[in-house]
Amino acid sequence: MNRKDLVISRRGLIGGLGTTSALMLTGCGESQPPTYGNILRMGDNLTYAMQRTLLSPAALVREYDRSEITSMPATGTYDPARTDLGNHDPQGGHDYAILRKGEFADWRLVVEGEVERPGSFSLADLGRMQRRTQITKHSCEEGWSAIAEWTGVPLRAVLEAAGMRPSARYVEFYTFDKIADSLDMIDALHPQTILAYGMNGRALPIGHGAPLRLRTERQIGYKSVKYLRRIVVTDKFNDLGNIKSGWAWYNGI
Ligand SMILES: Nc1nc2c(c(=O)[nH]1)N[C@H]1C(S)=C(S)[C@@H](COP(=O)(O)O)O[C@H]1N2
Ligand SMILES: [Mo]
Repeated sequence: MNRKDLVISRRGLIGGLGTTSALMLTGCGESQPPTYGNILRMGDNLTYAMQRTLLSPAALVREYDRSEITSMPATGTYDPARTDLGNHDPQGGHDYAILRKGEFADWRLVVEGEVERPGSFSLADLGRMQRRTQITKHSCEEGWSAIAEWTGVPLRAVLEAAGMRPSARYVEFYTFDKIADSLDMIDALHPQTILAYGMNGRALPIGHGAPLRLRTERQIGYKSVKYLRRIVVTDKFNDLGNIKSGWAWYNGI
């Protein structure tokens, strides 16, 4: 997403706010991920355009005090090795069980796609990079929310280390279960978008996505993808599951 794209969507928005043509215009703008392919999701384009137009790309979400930390349930997949949980992937679950036995010493985060230096990072590599700790509220689409402290490396630092190309438009995240998702560059480069290896002052627990999870603080809970294994930088949008299963790809809060 560049400045020009934002201008296009702003025009689309102002040109016909509240009418079907606003949806059509914003839906067809070059800046839009193609969620308009699904009629039930057409409103997403308006949400996306609105938030992307009205919010500064750098606006930070609220951060809380340590005393405000709450308990947080581990939900969705809370152990990729368990075959009886939803989203289980047999190969991913098998790989995960082996890596966990070795306390993730052999785990690597692969980074590839539109980057000059494709490669991988160990947990030790990530731990030596820039570090950010933030206490934020997680809001799940099922209606609950929780406040926790997250520590990790800004996604931006990892993308810069890999040498992101100017053609980069989306960042895709692949995991040890069946979940995969992506962010646009505005969220990917946002200062509070981190790859977290710590939670509440300890190593990230298994249930919450060990050894590494994404924190996408300006979107709903399911965009904070757990159990990361691979990141792919792309120059085009791919539906990795949200749209075909009826969820919003962009779900800002
Ligand atoms: N890989 C993976 N990531 C995931 C999920 C999942 O099932 N698998 N569930 C999502 C949903 S719906 C929510 S609300 C949060 C829950 O995070 P938590 O288990 O740390 O509370 O993780 C998100 N990330
Ligand atoms: Mo969720």
